[in-house]
Amino acid sequence: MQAKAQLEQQIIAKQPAPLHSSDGDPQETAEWLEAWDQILDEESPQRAAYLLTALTERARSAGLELPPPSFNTPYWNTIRVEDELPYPGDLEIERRIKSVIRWNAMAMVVQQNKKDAGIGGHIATYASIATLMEVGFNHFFRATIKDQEGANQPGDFVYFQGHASPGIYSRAFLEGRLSLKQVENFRHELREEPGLSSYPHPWLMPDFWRFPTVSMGLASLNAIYQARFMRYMENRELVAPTDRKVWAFLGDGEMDEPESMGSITLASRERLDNLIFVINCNLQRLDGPVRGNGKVIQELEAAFRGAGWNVLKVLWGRGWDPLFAKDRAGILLKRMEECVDGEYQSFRAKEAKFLREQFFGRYPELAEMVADMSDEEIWDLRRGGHDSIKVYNAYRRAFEHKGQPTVILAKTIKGYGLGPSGGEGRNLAHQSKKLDENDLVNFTQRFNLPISEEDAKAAKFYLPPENSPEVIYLHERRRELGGYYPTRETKSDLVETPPLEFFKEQLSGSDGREVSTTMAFVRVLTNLLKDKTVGKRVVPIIPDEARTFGMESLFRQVGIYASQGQLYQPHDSDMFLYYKESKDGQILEEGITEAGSMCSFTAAGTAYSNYGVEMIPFYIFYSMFGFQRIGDFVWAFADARGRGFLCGATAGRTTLNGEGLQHQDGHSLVLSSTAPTCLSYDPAFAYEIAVIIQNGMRRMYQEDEDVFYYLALYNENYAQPPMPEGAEEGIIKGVYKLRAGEGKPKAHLWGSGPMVNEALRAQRILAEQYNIQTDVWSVTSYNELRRDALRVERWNRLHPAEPERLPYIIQVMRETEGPIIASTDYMKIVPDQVAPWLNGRLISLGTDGFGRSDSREYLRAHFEIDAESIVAATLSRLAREGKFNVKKAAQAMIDLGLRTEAIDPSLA
Ligand SMILES: Cc1ncc(C[n+]2csc(CCOP(=O)(O)OP(=O)(O)O)c2C)c(N)n1
Ligand SMILES: [Mg+2]
Repeated sequence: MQAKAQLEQQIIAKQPAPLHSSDGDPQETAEWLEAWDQILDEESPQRAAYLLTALTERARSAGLELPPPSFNTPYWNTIRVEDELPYPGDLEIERRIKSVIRWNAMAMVVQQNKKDAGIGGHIATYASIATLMEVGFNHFFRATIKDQEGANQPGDFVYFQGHASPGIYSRAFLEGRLSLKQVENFRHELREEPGLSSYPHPWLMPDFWRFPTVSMGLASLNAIYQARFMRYMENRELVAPTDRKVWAFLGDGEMDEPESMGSITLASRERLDNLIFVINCNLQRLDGPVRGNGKVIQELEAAFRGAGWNVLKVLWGRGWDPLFAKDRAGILLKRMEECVDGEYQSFRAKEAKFLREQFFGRYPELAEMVADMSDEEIWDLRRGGHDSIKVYNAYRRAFEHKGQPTVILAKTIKGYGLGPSGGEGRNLAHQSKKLDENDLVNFTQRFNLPISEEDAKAAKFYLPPENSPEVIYLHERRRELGGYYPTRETKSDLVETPPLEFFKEQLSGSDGREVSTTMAFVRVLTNLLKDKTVGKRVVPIIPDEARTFGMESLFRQVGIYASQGQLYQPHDSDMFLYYKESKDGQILEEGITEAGSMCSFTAAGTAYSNYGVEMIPFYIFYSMFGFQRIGDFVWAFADARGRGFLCGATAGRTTLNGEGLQHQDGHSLVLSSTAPTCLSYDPAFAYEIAVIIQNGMRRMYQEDEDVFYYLALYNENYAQPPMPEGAEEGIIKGVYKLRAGEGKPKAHLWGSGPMVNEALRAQRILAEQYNIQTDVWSVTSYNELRRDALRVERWNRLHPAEPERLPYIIQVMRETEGPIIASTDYMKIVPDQVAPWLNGRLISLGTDGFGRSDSREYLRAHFEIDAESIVAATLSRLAREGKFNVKKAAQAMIDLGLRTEAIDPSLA
């Protein structure tokens, strides 16, 4: 009966558009409906639904055009009142705790802006999300989870809405985990006392924050891939399975970021029932309403439901329940359906009278429904996201739901409780940082806070006594859930990484066989995967270019991770290297999503903290589609103290040749240099790769350093020489001498990546045709050389009385003379990074400008980085220094084929 009653209510309320505008035979319609009602009553709702589906299918196969299925449910709570579970906590105490947290969160921002106008901060967002947070803190977010062996695993993962951070701090303050000084120094991190970072930044608060979230859109995608990675760790038996959850608290405005919704089908495809999104639908973003003319909640519901998610709407607080019960004719719902978000915002931005007149007053039946309610009672009709019972029930459902991820769409009010000056429900809410005295006092009254008027006006912090029921309750709840939250684990299970000899294949050269550095890298990876100690920790991540990089042998060797195993026989199963998918597969073959792959890299690169297991991710991608596409994710990765190897394959603006302007990368090394913890390398040879990877593994996984690596990997084949004796130090620090000339060098030729070969060719031309001896150097990292020099220079600057120290680049080059000609397949600014320490000796040749499709030979001539251009640059410079005949230099330009009058390639 209940199901039927519900359905009736829905039918009346929704009034779906009829197939034909008029009912030609009402009697027949009534008979059908009656027959169907009978089945619903006497058999089961399932049977009734089945018949409808069968009829629909029959109609479709008969070629009838039916209205498209709706992915929306009515504008009410998904969970019916009669299905609600009682609240497991003490609502009154929790309300008091929440009020204190609200107050201190607001006070934190208001105080800061009083003493330091312009320091910023947000009050309206936490005001809207407080109940959503508190129900989580009191009843859901677990700090540790015991696994089957009884060992503790870090608990649930919560991606907090970044700019709601004052509320999270405020709770930790009440818990006694943050000091008064700390909260007084919110957004003041550089004073004597420690302060609190503006937003969740593990880099700045490594014991506290786990996930950087404040850049809109990153939390959603990272949370999805985190939930998937959790399954990967479980399926590969690297951690025991638990019922731990990944919660992501997101803004409704934030959902407009393409990253927010871009991978929601992955979550449903992977059946990530460990993933819960909570979207704080306060209907506003920064400037104004998210969907003034529409309904963001309905839009999100349809999108998520269509993508296969379990959707729970929490729209109306319990005060509305009796009104719904009275609403036999469905007028209340009809009114709710017809209002757009802009109107909902106005109802709250004004006062009760307006709400009564404009919302309820639209229909006499509605006005009648609330006629005996006072303005105060009407004003107190809450939105679902402000009602702990409604929120608890949604969380509980989400927690228990199996087979699908859940999204909770919680309707709230931005700036809830802050009053007009705090911007409650108003367009300016987001920017509001101050409350006038009147609103401060009102705040304490509205939330029953025992704060004197004087203290209220000064926005003073308030803490209830240690032995108050609130504080006792607060601690007790957290004890029950395993400890305080958030916290971040800083310990990791460090591993013994392989010694350099492990890489002997790369160190001894290729015996004349022509291989690219990408191939050399794949061999390194293959061998690491076989290693007993580190092998299982390696996570190869690829966005659909494995074949481009010659990695297909790994498919068979370690398998592609597929949570369902392989449900088909691959067409190439008769081949040795077939496309093997398996439940414990090791490769994350992500398909064409660089952003998604970066999120997998993030989950793996922070697993040491989040799962207590050091994982060693190698994310190999098309270099052009790396940093410039997903740079913000890389920034967040660095903030999260991520470790791992980013490998930009098909590197170089001329080494990748036929692909042209959109593909040929000449600037990733510039972009990678901007991430403070990223070490950027541009290796030329297999042994350089081996030395860099060995060193990187040791630093990250054995010595616990929070750094990561960017390697440029090229696809040009050439013979790989054995490592010259003693080159390791220079490879790591950034430069070493590769081949000395026959006599005293007049100039020095620097090369990076495949340009080392051009430098070597130039060395021969200069010696044979111009009788000029030069030394050739391989520069593996201009960026590391620069960073070292900057550090030394700073030290010297700050210690003027101490003997001067020498940067590595000066130590290496000070005994040399003559110009230095650097050739790179990247922009000139890459070598230019070390110019300040070379007394004007450096001439950079690089690939500034748009790429072109052509062969390497033509491209390198075009960008003037080939051997001929290196020779020309050397002669030209020597001529200007009076060390080479000027006329001969001019003639050399012609002999070498330089296009002296052509347009500058940087402008072409
Ligand atoms: C990528 C990015 N763009 C812009 C911003 C600036 N910004 C911070 S909060 C905000 C509005 C957020 O609105 P919503 O997601 O609805 O959150 P609410 O505060 O309403 O809960 C904006 C635009 C940002 N943090 N990240
Ligand atoms: Mg919003």
